[in-house]
Amino acid sequence: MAILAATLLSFSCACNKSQGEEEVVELQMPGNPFITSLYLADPSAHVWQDGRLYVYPSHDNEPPRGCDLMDGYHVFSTDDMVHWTDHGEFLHSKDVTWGREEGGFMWAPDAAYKDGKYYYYFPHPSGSDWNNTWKVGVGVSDKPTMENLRLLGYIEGLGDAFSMIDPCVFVDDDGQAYFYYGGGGRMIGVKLKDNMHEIDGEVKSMTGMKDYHEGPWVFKNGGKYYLMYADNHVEPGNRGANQLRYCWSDSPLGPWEYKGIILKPTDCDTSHGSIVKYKGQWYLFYHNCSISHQGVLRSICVDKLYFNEDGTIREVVQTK
Ligand code: FUB
Repeated sequence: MAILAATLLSFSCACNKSQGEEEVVELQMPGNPFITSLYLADPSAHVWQDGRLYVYPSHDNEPPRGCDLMDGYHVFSTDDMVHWTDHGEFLHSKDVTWGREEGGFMWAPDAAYKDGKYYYYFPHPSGSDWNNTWKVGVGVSDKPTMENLRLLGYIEGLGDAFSMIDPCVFVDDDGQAYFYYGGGGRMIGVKLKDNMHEIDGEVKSMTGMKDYHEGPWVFKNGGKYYLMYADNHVEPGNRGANQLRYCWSDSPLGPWEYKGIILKPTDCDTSHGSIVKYKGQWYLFYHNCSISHQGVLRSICVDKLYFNEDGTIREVVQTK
């Protein structure tokens, strides 16, 4: 009976069919930010084979020094959007043998699944001249929690290390994986080999985005490929206040066609997020600064996202 009551509480009990014939389970929303125990940013959300939704964020440490001291990745999961499990820290810069001596700079990560294994991608500089020495490290685990993560080194052949941040991996319906990264106003895409840590072919510059800054997120809906990213938006008074914009394409490597804004500025300078469908409903994950009121102590948020009939995305309403 207790289990039944908890189940009824965490669901609003409404199931309906929309967005095609797929059943939508209308889950109760957790309130924002939905994790308050740690400062977290750049949430990459995925739904894996066990039916749970996993979020892989970066970790802002206190007191901050810009984003220099970010370190210690955690993963969080839920099956109802309200109750979240912190699976604990599974990777720290001190574990990265090729990384810079001073540590820190463990920025926005992503994760992917292929053939029974979970892969973790994280940007980290290899030298003291941090912004010119980025690499993208890869690890593999048998678990979505990244338990006993085995580091596989870094992805070779990606080109210029300047701003080689914000990795994103998209696996298409045919199993082909694509790897993207990009800060500093440029974005790169390339196929991955089946081993998920080597590129397959030449890297390609992504084109067609409007005011691209960083934070690429590629996903698919209804046969279209979507690319969401952070722009360079600045508010009056010169406050950095990036927005999330999007493009679409008929191919995972573009060219991209600009379509509009998904998320207006939050109270943070940066913006970075992910879009995922869970139990029939689409969600946008992003970060804000509503707990700390400091641009580099961020907190992760989630709100519902809706598509129009023509496949365009409605601007997301930020809720508390
Ligand atoms: O979190 C560190 C950096 O700030 C990320 O790599 C960017 O996307 C921005 O959110």
